[in-house]
Amino acid sequence: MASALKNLSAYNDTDVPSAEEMTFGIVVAEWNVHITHALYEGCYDTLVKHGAKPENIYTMQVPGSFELTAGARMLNGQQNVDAVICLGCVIKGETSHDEYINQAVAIGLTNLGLTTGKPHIFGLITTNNEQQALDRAGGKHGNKGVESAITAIRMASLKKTPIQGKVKRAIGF
Ligand code: RBF
Repeated sequence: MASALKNLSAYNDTDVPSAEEMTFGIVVAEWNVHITHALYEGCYDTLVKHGAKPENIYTMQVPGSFELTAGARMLNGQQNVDAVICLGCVIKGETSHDEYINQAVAIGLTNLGLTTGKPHIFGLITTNNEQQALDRAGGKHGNKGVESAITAIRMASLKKTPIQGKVKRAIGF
């Protein structure tokens, strides 16, 4: 589903595991800070809403989205968190810089997820213009920071939960 048809802040909050015993890293980029600040607020508040303790949420600011993966790696080195959420906003400009940054972040976070065995959440807004970014940072399409927080909680919970055999689960979409 295209994000234009989805509200990024909409989720079933009865179906979210408790984050009370979880620790999180949030790495947030300073480029387009009016957008990334809104992502951060949405992300942080959602983690706390679901039980995360403020002292268990570690925040790191990095200059731009390209630095998100290096920041996540450093944060991992210092704190044994259950999940790392990377927040940034890359807006298309006159050149193809956005494609290089977006690809680097996607590949970097995939690698970090696989090598550390911990969820690394892609909270990057990749838009054609500023209005599309505002729409996804608390505007008409919700807030990608909220979506990222819920994904982090669900993935951290999956990692903590032993996989059961022989149990048929209802799959809901
Ligand atoms: N960083 C972002 O987070 N979002 C952007 O939209 C963005 N646009 C950039 C455009 C240009 C032309 C350049 C050179 C950098 C841009 N950056 C952006 C910064 C980038 O993520 C990184 O911080 C710098 O390239 C230094 O490694």
